[in-house]
Amino acid sequence: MKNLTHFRTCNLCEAMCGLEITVTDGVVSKIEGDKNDSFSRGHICPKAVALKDIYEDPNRLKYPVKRTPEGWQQISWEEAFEEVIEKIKQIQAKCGNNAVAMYQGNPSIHNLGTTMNSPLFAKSLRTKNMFSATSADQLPHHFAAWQMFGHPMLMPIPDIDFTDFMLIIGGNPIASNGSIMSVPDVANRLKAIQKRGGKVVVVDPRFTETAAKADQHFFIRPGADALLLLAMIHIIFAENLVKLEHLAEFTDNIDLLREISSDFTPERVERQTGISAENIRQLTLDFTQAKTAVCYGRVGVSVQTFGSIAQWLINAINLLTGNLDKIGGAMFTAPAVDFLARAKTDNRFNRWQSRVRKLPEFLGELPVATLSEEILTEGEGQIKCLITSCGNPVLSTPNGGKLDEALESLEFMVAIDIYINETTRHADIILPPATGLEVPHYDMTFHVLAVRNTAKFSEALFSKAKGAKYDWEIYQELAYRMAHHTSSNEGFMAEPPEQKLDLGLQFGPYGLSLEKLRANPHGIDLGPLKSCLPNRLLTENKRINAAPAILVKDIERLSQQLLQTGSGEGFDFTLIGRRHLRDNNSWMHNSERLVKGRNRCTLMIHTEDAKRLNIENQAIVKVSSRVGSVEIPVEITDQMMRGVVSMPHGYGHARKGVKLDVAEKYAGVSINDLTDELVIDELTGNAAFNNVNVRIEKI
Ligand SMILES: Nc1nc2c(c(=O)[nH]1)N[C@H]1C(S)=C(S)[C@@H](COP(=O)(O)OP(=O)(O)OC[C@H]3O[C@@H](n4cnc5c(=O)[nH]c(N)nc54)[C@H](O)[C@@H]3O)O[C@H]1N2
Ligand SMILES: Nc1nc2c(c(=O)[nH]1)N[C@H]1C(S)=C(S)[C@@H](COP(=O)(O)OP(=O)(O)OC[C@H]3O[C@@H](n4cnc5c(=O)[nH]c(N)nc54)[C@H](O)[C@@H]3O)O[C@H]1N2
Ligand code: SF4
Ligand SMILES: [Mo]
Repeated sequence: MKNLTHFRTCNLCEAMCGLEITVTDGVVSKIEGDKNDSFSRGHICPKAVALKDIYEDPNRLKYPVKRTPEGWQQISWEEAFEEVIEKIKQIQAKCGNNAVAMYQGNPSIHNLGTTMNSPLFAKSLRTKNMFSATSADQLPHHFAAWQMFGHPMLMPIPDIDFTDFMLIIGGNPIASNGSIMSVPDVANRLKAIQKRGGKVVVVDPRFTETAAKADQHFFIRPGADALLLLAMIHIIFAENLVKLEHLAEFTDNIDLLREISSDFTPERVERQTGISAENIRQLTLDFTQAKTAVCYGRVGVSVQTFGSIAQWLINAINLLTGNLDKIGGAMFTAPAVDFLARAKTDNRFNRWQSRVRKLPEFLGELPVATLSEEILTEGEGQIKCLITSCGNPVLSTPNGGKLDEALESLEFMVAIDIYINETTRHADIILPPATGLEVPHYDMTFHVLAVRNTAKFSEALFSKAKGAKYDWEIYQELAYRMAHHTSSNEGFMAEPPEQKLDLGLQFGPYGLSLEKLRANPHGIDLGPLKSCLPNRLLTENKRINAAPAILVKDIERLSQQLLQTGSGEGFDFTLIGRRHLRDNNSWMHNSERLVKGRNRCTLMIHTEDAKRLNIENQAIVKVSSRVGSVEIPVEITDQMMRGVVSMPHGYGHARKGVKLDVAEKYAGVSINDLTDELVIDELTGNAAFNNVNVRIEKI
């Protein structure tokens, strides 16, 4: 028996846990937390073990396949590349560049080769129809960061290890392991806040796993966060609690914040938020009186109709209370590969609009909420060809059911993906890259968003299958063939990502190199987050804008919300999402060990609401919205706010043609067959998954 030990970073979520993997006679025999990892200190979650399942998964594609009337057929890379480029060029020649669209999904940024190379290919398409999971997720964070600090990636990160008060709004890090806050071992880090006499408070329409560990939890009506935050800001001004400290010298528009918050007294937002004025006042006082405090808002606050305002106001609260850029507050990272060091600020918003609904571009992309209608609506500029890369928009974007239908009508579709799933089953050709344990890894993105500065490089554990290709090989070759107007690859030489990574490390603030990282397989600790303003600011005038005009203007729309009552048309429940530790968006349900056991695809509903509807636990109900309906078992619980129901996203694998043997057994239904592509944050077009009204009927 030959045992081999390998250290690497788990790339499945944002937490970057260090793994110790034992390989016995060429087979993974054990995956444990690496106790010597500089960042994660031995923590892992159950998903890490599934890296073995992905590696061994018989459903995982390794070679290109083509959909034919007789079913999927394996084809050569040469044939695949040739056909893909020819079709793209043909369609662009006939219908214009914008007839080709691309959607990039979440694992794009969890894979080094893809992060560094998919942009090359995307650019080579010269299309305005670029989409990604960003507009179904964190777009408002980028928008607020760009407006206030000058760059979409200059997002403040909670200094969790040093704070005395952490206010978590619309995030459930105990289940998600943190997001825009890479934070392995978050349970112990939250406990440490309490141990040093601090407090953790959660604001969420559900009493979550994180709420259960917190000192206090407030139920909030979905989508009302912006109102809560404005009321908190109102109190901060009214009670003279503003204390800008070092930020005063380089911050503009504080008075404007005072002005816009003046109408939003806690009493006025009570009804809409569901939080009493007294509680809002107490929460604000607790926050301002803590030695250090941080307000952190995540996906629950992003994917709502006022997501951008909410993310701005979260930054504003940290700023007004002197907790921005301060130890124990919200801080900026100094990553070992620092692409922000040479970044410039420029206009990145509304340079063009979507054809049908005129939704604004941001960062070169259009909101994914409009993708299906851009495919279905005839006329000049209609999308005829779609390329998906690391994405499953049929399950992950609003009104995925409509997109599912739209994909059927495309002239040509390519998927760069490892599975035949709900989305990729529509592709004409699938190009699967090597992945997981077969690829080297460095977290380009998540080191930038981590609660501590560290750096780690992981070698591949296994070589890719014979004749398979790496992601960087695929994207580079596609880009090359696009640029050279040729369907052949003559003269093409793929360049592995390591060389660029090495340069990035050498030019970075610590003068590291790939060699140094290779010599430190547990990673290198570069210390806690440090104060760095105003130097780090990327606004043109090197100042913080506390109240950007475009966001201030959107407050008018918010004021209207104060006047609104009820949802009408019998859709009297609000539907929100939910994550579970053993899920990872839509794509890890093919691991038996992760999906077995109690059915997680349930509709959580409050006991009193269930009683009123005369529904028993586990009964199947019909849930309908404007766009569709699903049937799902209920889970009755006191952990939901009254009038709010919750179901996880990423399920719904029972569609014809899906080739995921395990996932199909635990199919569930898709929440995004209910979410509405017309319910968006109107300012940016970001999906507002958590503001969809539904009807629940006993069947
Ligand atoms: N209702 C509701 N909807 C949501 C959310 C919600 O909270 N509620 N959350 C939203 C959020 S935050 C996100 S990020 C999106 C995610 O949306 P998507 O990114 O569209 O969906 P994923 O489920 O992450 O799909 C990942 C795809 O990548 C493939 N894949 C996995 N690894 C690799 C690889 O190494 N290479 C390649 N090429 N492909 C790979 C998988 O097979 C799968 O097809 O969903 C959003 N949708
Ligand atoms: N296990 C696991 N981990 C994951 C993922 C996964 O699918 N599974 N996905 C990864 C991805 S892509 C992301 S983006 C992150 C997300 O990381 P988190 O943001 O921590 O994700 P969620 O668990 O969805 O937490 C969102 C919370 O917002 C609440 N919420 C819903 N609507 C509202 C609202 O209107 N207001 C407020 N205040 N709260 C609301 C929900 O009840 C939920 O508890 O997780 C990542 N990590
Ligand atoms: S928490 Fe995230 S990074 Fe850590 S082991 Fe689990 S999936 Fe991997
Ligand atoms: Mo996400």
